[in-house]
Amino acid sequence: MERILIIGAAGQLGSELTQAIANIYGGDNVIATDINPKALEKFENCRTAVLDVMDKDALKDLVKDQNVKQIYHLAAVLSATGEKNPLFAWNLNMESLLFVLELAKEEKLDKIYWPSSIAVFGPNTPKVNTPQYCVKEPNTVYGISKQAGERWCEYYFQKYGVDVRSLRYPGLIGYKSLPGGGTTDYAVDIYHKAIAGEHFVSFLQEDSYLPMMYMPDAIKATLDLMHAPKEQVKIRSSYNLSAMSFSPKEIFESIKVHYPEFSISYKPDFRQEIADSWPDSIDDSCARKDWGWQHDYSLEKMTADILKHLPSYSF
Ligand code: AKB
Repeated sequence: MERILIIGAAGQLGSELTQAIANIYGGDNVIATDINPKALEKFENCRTAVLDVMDKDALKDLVKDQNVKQIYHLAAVLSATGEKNPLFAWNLNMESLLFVLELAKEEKLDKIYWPSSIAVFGPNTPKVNTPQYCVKEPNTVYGISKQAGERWCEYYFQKYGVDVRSLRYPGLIGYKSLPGGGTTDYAVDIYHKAIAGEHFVSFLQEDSYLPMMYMPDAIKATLDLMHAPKEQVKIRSSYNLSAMSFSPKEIFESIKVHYPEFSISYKPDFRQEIADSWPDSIDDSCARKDWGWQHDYSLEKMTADILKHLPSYSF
């Protein structure tokens, strides 16, 4: 039996992606891993194992013992948390990727998935419709680690034939899991405040545009990329990926249509500078051309869907 290993499965993306992968491949073929044993309790329909991704030997043993053939490596320190402990973020983000890539080479694994981010772009990048190929001078440790990681992915593909695939995610928004430590987290928190009937204080200013995506689109993009025939995956660093772009004021207004009493104020903090260094919007025509990427959700459609499901969703 050939298995799929998810590293960092209990995080914001992993929580939903793991369920989707287990639904496709069958729970017995999927191993959800995380450093936090308690967080693994939510995975009822697949295998689970506690794993610290920095424990290279434990990772290797798991891959060999369980006949793992694909790895989704999702564990990372995100942009805002990374700025609080830059060397820790760099070590975790880079070393863990290199462990996984080396293992893929040595054990001849079938496929690797590793997420990149709009954080690879920086203040000198064109801000509107940011192209796939352009100046990238990220100024967060998270962005620097994602940019270096992209180069390593392409290197392992070109030098050793490792079939590694990657997407530059925009801010991801879902109601089934909470983000941790990102600059785009406000766009998840705002829905929780709205349904609790509380005032929302945005840590970004009202006109701060960022590229964003609803989780079902992010899951679809990830699985579409992983299922695409190898020859269609022409970019082995990471693909630009886009769905929508909005500011705190615009997401607030989309919620206010459903919750007329909802209120907002703006109190920008250190995350404003990070947001200012990232693009407003992304050109993802390469993903659309190479493997047929299409998004389904606009801001209005996402807001209606979240407000329909979140009030009765329990964590
Ligand atoms: C963050 O805000 O750090 C992440 C990202 C855009 O990669 N959500």
